[in-house]
Amino acid sequence: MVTRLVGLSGKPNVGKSTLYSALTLNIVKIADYPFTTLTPNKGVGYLRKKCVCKSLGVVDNPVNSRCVNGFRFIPVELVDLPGIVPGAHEGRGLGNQFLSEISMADALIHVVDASGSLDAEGRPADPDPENTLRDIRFLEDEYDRWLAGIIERGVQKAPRARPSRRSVEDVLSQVLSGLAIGRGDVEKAVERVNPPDEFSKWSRETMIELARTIRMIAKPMVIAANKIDKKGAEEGVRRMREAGYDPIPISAEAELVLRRAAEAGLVEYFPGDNDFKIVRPETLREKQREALEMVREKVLKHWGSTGVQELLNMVYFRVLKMITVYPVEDPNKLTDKKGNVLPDVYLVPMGMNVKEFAGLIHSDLMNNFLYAIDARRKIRLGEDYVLKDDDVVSIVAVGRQKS
Ligand SMILES: Nc1nc2c(ncn2[C@@H]2O[C@H](COP(=O)(O)OP(=O)(O)O)[C@@H](O)[C@H]2O)c(=O)[nH]1
Ligand SMILES: [Mg+2]
Repeated sequence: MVTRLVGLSGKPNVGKSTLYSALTLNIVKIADYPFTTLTPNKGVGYLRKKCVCKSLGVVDNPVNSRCVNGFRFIPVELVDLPGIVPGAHEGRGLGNQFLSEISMADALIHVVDASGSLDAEGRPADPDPENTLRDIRFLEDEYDRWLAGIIERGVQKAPRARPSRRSVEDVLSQVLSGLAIGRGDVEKAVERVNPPDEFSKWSRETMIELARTIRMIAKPMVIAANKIDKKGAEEGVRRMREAGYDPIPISAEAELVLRRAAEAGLVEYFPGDNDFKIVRPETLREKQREALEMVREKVLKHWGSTGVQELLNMVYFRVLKMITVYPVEDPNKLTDKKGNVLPDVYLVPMGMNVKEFAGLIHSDLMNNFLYAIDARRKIRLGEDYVLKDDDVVSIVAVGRQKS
C-alpha cells in the first residue's frame, strides 16, 4: 500500500480536533488492524469507496479493509496539527514546530469556520463571512513565508557551483529534502518560476514565489468549511466559492454525534450516508433524540450529508490522485493463499505500472516478475501496463508460476 499522511491544519477553535475525533472514531474498524491511534495526534481514518465485489458477483472477506453493504472502507493515516496563529513563521505560538509538522504531511485539510465567527487568533467574534477568506490566505501565507525563509538560509549556505538550472535544482532538493518534498516537485516548481541560475540574483520575491509554487505542488490543500450547522455558514461557503476556492462543506460535530451514536448501537449509520436510522427508539434519552434530530434537520436534510467522508475521499481520490487496485493470488477464484475473497485493496498513485505495483506487495514479486493477469478479462498484462482504478490483478513471478 502506498500511504500518504494527511494533516489537519487551521487556526485554533475551527474544529480540527473534533474533525480528527470524528474521522478516527472507526465504527467499521478492522478487528485486528495493528493500530488505530499511532501517536497522540496521529490516527487512522477510512476512505469509503464502492467495492468491486458486487460487479464481480462474489461475496468477499476482506483482510486489510472492510466491506459493508458493498462499500469498502480503506484505512489511511491522519494527523491532527496544533493550531496556527498569525506570525507563526516567525515562531509565534509554537509556529516553527507547527510548520515543520505540517511539512511531514503529503496533503493538508485546511479547516475553517464557515460561519466566520472566530477572529484571526481563534477567539469568538461577530460573524463575518470575510473571516473565512482571511483564514485561507493567512495559512497559505504563513507557510509560504516560513518555507521561503528555509530556502533563503539554505541557498546562502550552499557551496558555490557553476550557475546552472541543474545546480539550482540540486541545492533546492537538498534544502527541502527533510520536508517530504521530492526532487520531481522541485523540478516542476523551478520550471514554472524560472528563477535566475545565480543565487545572488534571487530577491525575497523570488524565494516567496518559489515557496508558493512548491507548496501548491507538494502540499496540496483541501478546504473544509466546518460548522455548516451554524448560522452564517451558507454565506461563508458562498463567499469562498465566489473567491475561486472549492471548499467542502462539513459539520465535524454532527459526524461525531452520529459516529458515537452508531458506536453505542443507538443508530444505524455509516460515514458518508445521507441519513441514519434509530435502532431502538425506546432506549434513547430525550436529549440524545433531540441532538440526533437536529443533525438530521440542520445538516443531513439541508446539505445532503455531514461532508466528512466526502472530504477525506476528495483528498485521496481527487487531490492526491490515488486509485484502488485489488491484488489476488488466484485470478479465477479472486482469492489469496488462504482462500479469502478479494482480501486486500491497495491505494496507489495514478500512473503506476503493474510491475511497480508488484513491488509494493513484495520486492520478490517485482524482481521475479513475469507478467500479470487481469482477473476480470482473464488476459495477460505486461510489466508496462498502467493500472486502472478498481483493477483486480494477479502477479505471476518466477517460482510462483500458475499451472
Ligand atoms: N456548531 C459546531 N461547532 C463545532 C463543530 N466542530 C467543532 N465545533 C466546536 O468548535 C470548538 C472548537 O473545536 P476543536 O475541535 O477543539 O477546535 P480546534 O482548536 O481546531 O482543534 C468546540 O467547542 C467544538 O465543539 C461543528 O461542526 N459545528
Ligand atoms: Mg485542537
